[in-house]
Amino acid sequence: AVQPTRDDKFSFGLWTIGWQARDAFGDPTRGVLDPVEAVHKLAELGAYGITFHDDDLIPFGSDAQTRDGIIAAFRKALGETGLIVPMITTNTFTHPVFKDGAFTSNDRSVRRYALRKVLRNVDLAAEMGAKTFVLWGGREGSEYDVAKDVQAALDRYREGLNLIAQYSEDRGYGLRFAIEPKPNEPRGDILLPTAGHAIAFVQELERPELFGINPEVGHEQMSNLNYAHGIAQALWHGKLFHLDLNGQHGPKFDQDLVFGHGDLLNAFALVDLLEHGGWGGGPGYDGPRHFDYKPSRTEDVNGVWESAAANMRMYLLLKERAREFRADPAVQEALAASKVTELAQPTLNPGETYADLLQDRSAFEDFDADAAGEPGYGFVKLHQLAIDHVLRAN
Ligand code: GLT
Ligand code: MN
Ligand code: MN
Ligand code: MN
Repeated sequence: AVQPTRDDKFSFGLWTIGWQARDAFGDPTRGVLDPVEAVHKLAELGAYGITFHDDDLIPFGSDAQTRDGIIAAFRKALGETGLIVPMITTNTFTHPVFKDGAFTSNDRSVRRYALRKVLRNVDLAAEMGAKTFVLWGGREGSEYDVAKDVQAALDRYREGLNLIAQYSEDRGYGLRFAIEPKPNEPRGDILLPTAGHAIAFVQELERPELFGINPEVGHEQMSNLNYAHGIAQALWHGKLFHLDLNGQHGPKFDQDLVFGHGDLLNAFALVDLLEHGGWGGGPGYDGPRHFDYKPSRTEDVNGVWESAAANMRMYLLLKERAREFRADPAVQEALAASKVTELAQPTLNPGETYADLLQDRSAFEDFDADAAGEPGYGFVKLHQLAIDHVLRAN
């Protein structure tokens, strides 16, 4: 059961397994990974998809002939393995031209260049059959508050996103766009820092229905936020277009550990939510289970594939544990005792108005708040049952 299959919809960024482990303090510890080999290896391990930035596959500045050759070889590997490209993203952060951002650079000529680069990548996304286009604006931000007019930057962000959506629609590509929030790193402060900021922002776009978010576990946890809660809210808004699974130990630099190797219990709650939806019938998620992690710098090439497999293994183990958790009669009982399921019941009766509520003496005048404040909810017991399942202690 912990053997991944295509039906599990596991996908990996080419930049994850291909990361050469160059960091701010040290040189690469691994060689270059051939994208064709990446496709074959991921297929062998049981993934169904691979994702990439334009520049992961096609080195920045490649001429047209080189570009076509690389794309052809990559497509051949996809054909041979049956791997698909569910999502494509765009690199507007590595080259020095983007040091002050892409869509929101203070330099207008950089913004125009960024739009051209992204539009070209939108074509590539359509050509590859991708359904989702992720935008991580890692350089959209600042180190110095007085150096960025944030409101003007949001205007320019909106202008850029409206333009690419219009382009995709005019061409009939049918892409959906997903913004990936991150609070900081590489910029001191990044625009649209959390899932909540991004959801609010997309409502201001011309075609909000084409835009959602791509929240990453570590990025929300860097902001000290609860990822499973953020995902639940994104689902509630109908805005969970894609997601980046990985592991993180609280607010510090972006660790990009294997999924579940950070906050394991939150990962359990997350998998339970994605697989089953809310207890009260709220939606789950059936898109790609996409891993955006970095094989640690200490690992050699074997460690890269071990860690890739570990992501899928973690997901499937948690999925099994979640299934057993949901089916356990003791859990059902504890849920009822904790009134978890009662929350799905509307607070007013069908057709009841505030006038009716004001007439209901049992709701207020005769309500014994002291008595209602007395019994415990039993949440600790319920939580311990969850941990017992995670640890297979029952
Ligand atoms: C970059 C970032 C990731 C994003 C990628 C998508 S870019 O690798 O660190 O979190 O998901 O553009
Ligand atoms: Mn990510
Ligand atoms: Mn990250
Ligand atoms: Mn990252």
